[in-house]
Amino acid sequence: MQRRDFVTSVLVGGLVTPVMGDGHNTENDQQGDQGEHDHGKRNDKSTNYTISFGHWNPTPTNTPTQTSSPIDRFAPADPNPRFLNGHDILPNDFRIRAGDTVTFAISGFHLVLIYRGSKPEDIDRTDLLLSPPMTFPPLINDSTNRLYRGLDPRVMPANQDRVEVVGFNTPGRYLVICGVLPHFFDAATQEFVMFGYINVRN
Ligand SMILES: [Cu+2]
Repeated sequence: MQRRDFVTSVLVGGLVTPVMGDGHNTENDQQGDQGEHDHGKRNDKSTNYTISFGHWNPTPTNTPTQTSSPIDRFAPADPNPRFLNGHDILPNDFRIRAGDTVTFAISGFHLVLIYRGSKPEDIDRTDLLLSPPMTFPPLINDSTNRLYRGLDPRVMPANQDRVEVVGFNTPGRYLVICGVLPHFFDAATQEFVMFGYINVRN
């Protein structure tokens, strides 16, 4: 297509984006990867994913063995009824691309920890942050291979729900766990529970 024709078609198409130079991207160029001379700005394709990190269960199927219960957080005795909270990371194994971001939508008393190069059994469950008895459960304090540690849930007892958005800029397999020890590791069954993986590729 001749350049003159191209400019005409752009104008007819109603676009107001200036067409400049020889088609190389400029800082105002909004054509992104549709341009013939696109130089592969990966960030143009980056996107965001949401992971639910704990969730409220009005009709819980997990422990303790309640079969149904409404949740009223508006004016309740306890705005964060922990026995009605699901300890799941969902989705718990999925792929994204380098440059993408993940929104951790956190509901309830949880702590986001992200590791690269560790498996659940590698996490030190003896190095713990302890609170006075009968207040908060122990929190995992292992910094080896840890790339991200979220906000301390102990400092926001009134409203534990929050969002933390994390960018993943390097390919790899990332382990995401809840740093609340009894959520991460079930002492009764000796199984790892609240963890997942994010696989980042180019
Ligand atoms: Cu948790």
